[in-house]
Amino acid sequence: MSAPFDLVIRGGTVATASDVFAADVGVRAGRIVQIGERLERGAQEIDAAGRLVLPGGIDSHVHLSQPSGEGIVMADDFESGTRSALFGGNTTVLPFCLQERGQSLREALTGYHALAEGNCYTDHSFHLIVSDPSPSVLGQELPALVADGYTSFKVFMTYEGLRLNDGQILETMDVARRTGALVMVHCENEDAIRYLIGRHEADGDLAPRAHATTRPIVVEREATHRALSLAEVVDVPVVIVHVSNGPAIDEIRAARARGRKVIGETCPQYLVLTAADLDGMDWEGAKFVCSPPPRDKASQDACWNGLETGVFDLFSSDHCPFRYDDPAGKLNPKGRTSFRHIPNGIPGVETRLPILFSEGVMKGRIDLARFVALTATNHAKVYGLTAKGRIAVGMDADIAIWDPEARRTIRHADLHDGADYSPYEGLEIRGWPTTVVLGGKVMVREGELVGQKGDGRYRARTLASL
Ligand code: DUC
Ligand code: ZN
Ligand code: ZN
Repeated sequence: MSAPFDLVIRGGTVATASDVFAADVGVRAGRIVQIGERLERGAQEIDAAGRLVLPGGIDSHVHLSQPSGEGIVMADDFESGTRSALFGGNTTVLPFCLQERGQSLREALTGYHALAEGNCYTDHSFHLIVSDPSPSVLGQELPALVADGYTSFKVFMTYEGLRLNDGQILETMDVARRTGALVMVHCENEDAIRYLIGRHEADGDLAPRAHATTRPIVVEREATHRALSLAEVVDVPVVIVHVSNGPAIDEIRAARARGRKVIGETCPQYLVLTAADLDGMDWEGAKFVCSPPPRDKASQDACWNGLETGVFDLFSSDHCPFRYDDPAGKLNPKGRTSFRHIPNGIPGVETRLPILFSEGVMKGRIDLARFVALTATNHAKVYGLTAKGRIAVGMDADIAIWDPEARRTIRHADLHDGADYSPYEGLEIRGWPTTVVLGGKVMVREGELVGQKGDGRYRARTLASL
């Protein structure tokens, strides 16, 4: 007689966004079909005694194979990026599809799908970066793409070539109002940054540290206030991504107090790095150049407080990897001469969950249910991944089994991405995902890769269930 389950994860401690309890999890045809005590036999069994059984992480903010300027190459494609994500306990990632100016969004998407198809170790879906909100993009393409399951788009208030002016942001938000899609905003004031860059250049202040001092907190706070105000004018919910500091958090709190629907996201770099990391000898500070930049201890505390008190719904990596010692990476010929030419972004898709688990759960700052909400369940709700993010009957069997007592020191040599360093090198971690299941298939078993590239599939999304 065939076993009643394809897979049983037996004897573990299951956590959801609301509860933590002892149970077996039974899987059939890629879905969770039963949760209970003493389940019958599975064709495959995983002994989870002493382990935590959590929904696979959903990292809703990663960049893979994204064009990043002349001569610069991102360190991860879909194969290496999703492999790294998988080893970090993730089963779904949401990378960005970048529309270059003059390009149609459909054309851009075709390219990203071609890169992802057959190469992914995790499930995936795409946010759209709107850099050219032409009448045809706003009037036809975007609404059609939302209907096709691309239900979120990001707009930038900084970067030449990407930034939208306030009128364009309003028009893009209006598409969200009409379609029910979500707008994510990168909040930094480009003109203020340019002014500060001019002053730094006049002073010959070109080292990586200047990346942080040309993008101070006020630049992010002002843009956050403006993004929230524009969303209020249009009357749409908005996602404020990669929030780094207390004054920006205060803007989110104030908007919510006015009755606005605001989703806040923060990332590991704002919890465990500071601007002092950009001071490294021999241009090593380039390893920490990302936007917004890491700040100071008070900002770290504010971000922790935001995680503890519900300001943040999402904890994402903003994995945006470039190699350090590489002419196509941080130390490109121009990047060696000025902070302005150091590509912006740091790797982190594999270390996101262990850092929050270790620094948050194991140090008593957040409980396990909140960890699950911040790293999986809320991402699924906000971005319309209806079959994911929860351990519940009927959901995709996307599960990460954690050893809460594992002790590791982060070493890039042990990670699986395409970069040549980790910004978190040397950080001591308690707790690590050891076995990862995607759609009922064991992909990583006790730290060994057993799944194949191509096992991860594209997932169309619904509108947010906010
Ligand atoms: N914004 C991101 O979201 N990621 C990397 C670079 C940036 O500016
Ligand atoms: Zn951004
Ligand atoms: Zn990003």
